Amino acid sequence: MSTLTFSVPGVSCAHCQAAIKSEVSTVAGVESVDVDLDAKVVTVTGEPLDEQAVLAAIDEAGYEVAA
Ligand SMILES: [Cu+2]
Repeated sequence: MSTLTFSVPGVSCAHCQAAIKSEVSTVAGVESVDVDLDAKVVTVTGEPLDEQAVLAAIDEAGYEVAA
């Protein structure tokens, strides 16, 4: 099982959390998605994890990942 974390400064409320969770959950291999509203960090675990696909899903949900 691998874990990836992404800094997503735009997450601010339960709606953002739900939007990212539902979008990222659709990525193949993803087992769980955690969105920390205080740290503004999205943690994704799964196997295999395609980082580009997860990035695309976060973008699709309408959020930008900080470099
Ligand atoms: Cu929000």
